[in-house]
Amino acid sequence: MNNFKLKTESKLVKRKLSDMSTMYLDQKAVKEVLTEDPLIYEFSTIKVPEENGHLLHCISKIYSGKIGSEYFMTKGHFHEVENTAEIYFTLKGNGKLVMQANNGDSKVINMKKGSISYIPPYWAHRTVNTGNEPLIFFCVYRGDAGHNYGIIEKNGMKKLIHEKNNKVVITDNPKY
Ligand code: PAN
Ligand code: ZN
Repeated sequence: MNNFKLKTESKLVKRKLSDMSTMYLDQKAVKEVLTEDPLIYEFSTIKVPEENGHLLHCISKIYSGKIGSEYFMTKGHFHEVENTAEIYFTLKGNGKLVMQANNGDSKVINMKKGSISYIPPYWAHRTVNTGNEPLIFFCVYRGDAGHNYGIIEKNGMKKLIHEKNNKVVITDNPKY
């Protein structure tokens, strides 16, 4: 039944370091930077019913910066409806899309202006800004997908994205 009222109500979510302080490896650096508690990222979603058939979509903006040597990043999540795929279209900046399957496989993909990144069903995903300007991307996924942050909050992701000698490096998370 078509009972959707076309109106553009949006929701803006902001995440500061204090919202994700345990997710960075260098806890000494976290403690120091927490005194400023920088805004790490924000995303705005146009409100649509969170049900099958609708498409949720948003614009995410990750600011440029590091905590210790680790670049600013999103928390990362699986979807509650695990077989949900998602598409990211990068509008500005440079970064990495870190993905991890529930069997432990992992994959890191480059993001740059104009790139389209496909997140297959069952893969957790986190985005990392490796550049000097905000990383901005558009995302779209099924309306009833939901977000499951718990697993990533507890264990982190297997691959971490750092700066070393002015280069972007991918390292293994020692907590795994
Ligand atoms: C994105 C993310 C957004 C913020 O819209 O929700 O970039 O990342 P976190 O949700 O991990 O904080 C998405 O993947 N939605 O499903
Ligand atoms: Zn997602």
